[in-house]
Amino acid sequence: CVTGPATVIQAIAAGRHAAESIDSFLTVGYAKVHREDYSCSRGSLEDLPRWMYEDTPRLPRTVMPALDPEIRKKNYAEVELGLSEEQAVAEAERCLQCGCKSRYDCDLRNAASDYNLEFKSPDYDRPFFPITDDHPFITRDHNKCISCGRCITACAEVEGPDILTFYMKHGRQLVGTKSGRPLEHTDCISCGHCVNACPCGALRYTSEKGKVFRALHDPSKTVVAFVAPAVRAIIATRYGISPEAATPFIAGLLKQLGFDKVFDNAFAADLTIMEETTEFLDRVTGQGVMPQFTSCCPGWVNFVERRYPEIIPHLSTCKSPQMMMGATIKNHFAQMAGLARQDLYVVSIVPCIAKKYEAKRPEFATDGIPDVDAVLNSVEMLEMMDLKLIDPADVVPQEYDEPYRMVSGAGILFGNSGGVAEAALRMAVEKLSGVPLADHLDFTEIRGFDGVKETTIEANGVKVRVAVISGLHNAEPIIQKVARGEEIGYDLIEIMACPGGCISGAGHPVPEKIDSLEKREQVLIDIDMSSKIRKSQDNPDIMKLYQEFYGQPNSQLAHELLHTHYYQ
Ligand code: HC1
Ligand code: SF4
Repeated sequence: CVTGPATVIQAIAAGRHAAESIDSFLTVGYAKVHREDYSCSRGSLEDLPRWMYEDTPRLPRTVMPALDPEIRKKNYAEVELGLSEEQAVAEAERCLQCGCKSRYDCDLRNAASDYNLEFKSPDYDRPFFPITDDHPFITRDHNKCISCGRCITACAEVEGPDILTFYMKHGRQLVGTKSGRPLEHTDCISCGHCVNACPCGALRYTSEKGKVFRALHDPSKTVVAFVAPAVRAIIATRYGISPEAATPFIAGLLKQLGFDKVFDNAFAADLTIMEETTEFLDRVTGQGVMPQFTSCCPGWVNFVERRYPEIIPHLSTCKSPQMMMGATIKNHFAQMAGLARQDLYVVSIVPCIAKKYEAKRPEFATDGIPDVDAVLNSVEMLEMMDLKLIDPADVVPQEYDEPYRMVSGAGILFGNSGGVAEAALRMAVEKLSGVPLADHLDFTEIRGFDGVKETTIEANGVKVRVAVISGLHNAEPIIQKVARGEEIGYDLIEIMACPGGCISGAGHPVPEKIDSLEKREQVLIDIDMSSKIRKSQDNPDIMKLYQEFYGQPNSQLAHELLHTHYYQ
């Protein structure tokens, strides 16, 4: 039985609260449905790609949160009294008590508005369980949990770490960790897909909107935003605007929100290619541990540190583009603009919850001042737009700011699985052959949604074998071979924790249709195809940054500001 929020609302509006209806809602995991209560959803089951919910464990009703017996009795009485549907409607209090604070992608709220239902804060008449706050950004409110198991499935089947499970406490079935340890002390990679999969707001991530609004209103701060490659894919698909129009739309929106400067993180993706491909070419020509794994996905880096620390020497030492951009703004831009570090407030806008975790790592701060002060995901950016009552039709498109205005198509492709490897190949082939790469820029065999993709290129007698993996469960067989020191037949391996790469990050709105991820991928491919600059090494603003500040890729200053170390 799969029931969408609209069905729940129709039942509330029609006063159909007989036990049979309640039971059928409980079967699909909607808790406590009666006329004054509701279930809450960030999207119905049908809205999610099949892989996110099929095989979700279904629970016997007996372990579902108990309904207040009085309510049950009342609903039975209604049936026994034989009220007509009309009488029931007239009698119904017609209100929806919403348990989560989500304003986006909530079909339940939309359907409730269609039926003119009132919204009320929920009264919990279920047993109260303290909120579990055992992770820096993720909380679990067991009072709202309906034991649908989608968070557990998302962790095991979508992303791969597989650390969540059900456990029983005080007669209730709750979600916890398999090891029983606090979430932060498990192999949790902080990707947030459990939060994204939760249909009732029981799992939540900490929003950073408040502190960003405070910074925007602080006259002593210069507030700078930079935007991840994948965010434009959401804007284009959500508002039906062309891929090319999405980038200036975001710059215009952020300026309207009050940011002083807006940069594009695809610029730092280009910088990453300069650093990471230089490192790779050094390794491939005999100076380092092979194969080399990419390091721009913080979910992947967390996974290596927590579960497979023995392969750390294979990880590129490059910081992610987010952290390269933060370090560059807090050092180079601050110097250029004559600003003290503490007067610059830097906000990264991403599709990812693991990036919130990454920005708080102590090695990415100097004298207690972080390189990136706050990380908003794309949903939070849309919520800020809503809170400021900005109509998308009124957003005036703008250019990104100097000195990091130019970005290459290769940098934009970072948001798709295969994009980092493709951008690296566009540089590696050129450097190995010594001839500018004019044609064959598209490495289509490593695009798309397959969990493991591969290609081999040959330039000047050097063969480079590349693997591209997304979804950590797809990566584990290869990681285990590398950990055992076995030859795996690859030189460069791109790994992104989320299936399909950052376009399916958990900080994006829940995809509406199964094909929407493909549309997101196509937006980034179209932007790359129409870009004047398609190779990171051709980006004139990158060249200027090296000339004026970093010297050359992998220079001493570059190592200080753009490279990092990992924890065993
Ligand atoms: Fe990503 Fe990346 S592509 S990790 O997915 O390397 O978040 O978009 O910003 O840092 O550039 C995310 C996206 C993002 C980094 C880049
Ligand atoms: Fe974040 Fe992208 Fe990695 Fe997903 S793939 S955890 S969105 S960086």
